[in-house]
Amino acid sequence: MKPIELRSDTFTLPAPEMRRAMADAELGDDVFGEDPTVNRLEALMAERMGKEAAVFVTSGTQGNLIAMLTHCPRGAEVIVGENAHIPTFEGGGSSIVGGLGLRLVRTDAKGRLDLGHVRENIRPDDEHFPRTRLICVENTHNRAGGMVQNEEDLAAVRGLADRRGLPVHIDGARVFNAAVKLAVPVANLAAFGDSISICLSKGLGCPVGSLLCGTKDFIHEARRNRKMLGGGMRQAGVLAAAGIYALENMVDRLAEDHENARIASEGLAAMPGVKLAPPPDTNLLYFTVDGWNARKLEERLNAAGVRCFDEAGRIRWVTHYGITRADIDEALDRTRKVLSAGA
Ligand code: TLP
Repeated sequence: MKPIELRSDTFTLPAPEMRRAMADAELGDDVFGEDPTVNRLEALMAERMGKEAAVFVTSGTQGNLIAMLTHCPRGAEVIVGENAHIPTFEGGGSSIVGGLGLRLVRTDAKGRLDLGHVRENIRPDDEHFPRTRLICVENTHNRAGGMVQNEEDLAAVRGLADRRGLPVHIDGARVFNAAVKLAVPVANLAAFGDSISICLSKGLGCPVGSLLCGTKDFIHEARRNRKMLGGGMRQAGVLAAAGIYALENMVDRLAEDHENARIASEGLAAMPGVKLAPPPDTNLLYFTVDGWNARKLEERLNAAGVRCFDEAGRIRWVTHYGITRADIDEALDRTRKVLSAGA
């Protein structure tokens, strides 16, 4: 039985043409700024995001950490949504490495920051308090189920940040999913951040890598932080070539992943006891089933060849380049059988 891999879009494997682009990449030493393929990827991503510059980093986690280190001095505080990836899944890097505090604020079902709560949590200029130095937004929002924030949502955060003189960082690990869903140029979304990190290694199907974009000065500083974190890679063009291929060939097809997630959600919602709210905006969905403990359901689904996991009591499915419409139908069939066999 062929396992259907729904744990994450990080499981995507490079397309044959992507591998060829990697094999053929022109290389140099990127720490010296001499890898032409990395330079090309950085220029291309900066242009797509409407930013002055970009730096190629090892992962989304590293991109976010470098952004925080570059925006903030030690001891500062970063405002971030309570369920965001940064405070949840990034190993506490901001406090361990940056000496930064994370000030968690409430978010709604789409992962949008509660702006009243943000306002309350921006520290006044008083010697008792740490200094607030950054606001982070996540788009699409992972734990909210791949939910998209549109230009109006982002403008509201930007407006508040501007009034309070604070920069905004966008964790745009899946920002291309947001742009495809909204049918807007990705730069329209990136425009609301002073910096944005974007993952190549998720829906875009690359094996490794992320980029951090911002002003020239910001990226110049970010390069120092990347080096300090051990992220200075040498002939990284072999990876960057995959990124160039992805930007040119893998963005529009994200719509297929969204469509597959929608079909999956409808199929699941029709099964007795399945709770799935709200329907997915993009390629990620979470569900629970009445009478089932998520850990047990995870075990049974995996045994039935539906690779997925229990994320905080909910089963998570992610659609991606490696998953076809037929795989979704098959995953739904297998799930139906698991559920009808009973807990
Ligand atoms: N998310 C991964 C896991 O860490 C949960 C996944 O499978 O979804 N920001 C967001 C919004 C992300 O979803 C992720 C990865 C990252 C940052 C970190 O990227 P990597 O894994 O490249 O460090």
